[in-house]
Amino acid sequence: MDDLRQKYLGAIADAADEAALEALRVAAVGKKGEVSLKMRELGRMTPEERQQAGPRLNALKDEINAALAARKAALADAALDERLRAEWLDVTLPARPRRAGTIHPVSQVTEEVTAIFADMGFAVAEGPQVESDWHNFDALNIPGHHPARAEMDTFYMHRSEGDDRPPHVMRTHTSPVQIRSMELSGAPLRVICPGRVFRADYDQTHTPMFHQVEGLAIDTDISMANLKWCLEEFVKAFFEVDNVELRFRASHFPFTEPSAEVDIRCSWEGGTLKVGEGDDWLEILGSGMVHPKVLEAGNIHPSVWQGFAFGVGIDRIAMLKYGIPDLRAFFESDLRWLRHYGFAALDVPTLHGGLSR
Ligand code: 2NM
Repeated sequence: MDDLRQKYLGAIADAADEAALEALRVAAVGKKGEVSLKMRELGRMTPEERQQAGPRLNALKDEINAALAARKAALADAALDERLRAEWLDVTLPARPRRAGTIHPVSQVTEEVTAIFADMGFAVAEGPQVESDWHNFDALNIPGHHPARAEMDTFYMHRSEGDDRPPHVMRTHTSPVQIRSMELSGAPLRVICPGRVFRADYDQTHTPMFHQVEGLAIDTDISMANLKWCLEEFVKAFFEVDNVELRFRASHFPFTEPSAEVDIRCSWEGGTLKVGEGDDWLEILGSGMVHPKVLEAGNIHPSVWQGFAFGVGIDRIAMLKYGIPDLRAFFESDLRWLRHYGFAALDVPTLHGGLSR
């Protein structure tokens, strides 16, 4: 019995893993194990021999079971220690930039433009991308027969057979949001409306979906002078230059009177844009004084209130500011393009932080 004891306790202490331990358990105290076989021999002993051997065999069996359990726990502890060592993780390490997504230039520029106008006291308004034709056209002084409706290359929504109401449209500009703001808030009013707009046009410089920011300021003594100042402040802040020169060219929009297209002085030396100097002019936005009929459509009395309004193409000024050559690549979701032209997710544009650092 002492031989058995020595043999198994030694082997158990040396067992390298759980499989080895299990083999030892079977060999010692399993059904046909050595200790179990010895216990079966008790039946053939004399009562005196049995009284001696029985308790000793039971004690040996308990001792072996205890050694098995102890060794098993020690092996599990060692395995856990090894895992903790191998799988050690420093949760204070920064995230891997390689895996980070980027902010699309359109989102970045939208944030930049909104930050600039928010700083001048404009609120941000949003509206539906599928609009009633009244909000998209009639309210903006573009009646049914107006050539601007045809020029706009509008996407029309479906109407079921026999439904003769005018179909809804994919909004062709964000001006309907400004009509909704007038209806909702009344005057005085200062809002900018960024968002997607849609026109059935696709070539080198046009995509059927693009982005606009339109602004509207209504009060009792608003003039073109206020418009000019606002736009100068905007262009200086957006292109991050101290001096700009704007050129207002008489133009025509149905929703403003008078209307002006606005150019900024620039140069294209070496293919890169410089704003504020040079002999070139760059057209960047349309603007004007809101037409009385448009104010009326928004339930605002044109004999008391006036307003200026303007519209900027986000995609276009994003290309200009960040030197992005091809408009169509904007919406192809090419990861290499997004990584190249994208912005760090936590680099939120603010005026105090410098817009595009
Ligand atoms: C432009 C040009 C000129 C404009 C007008 C309005 C509204 F709704 F207030 F009448 N919103 N935006 C406007 C005026 C837009 O985009 C080139």
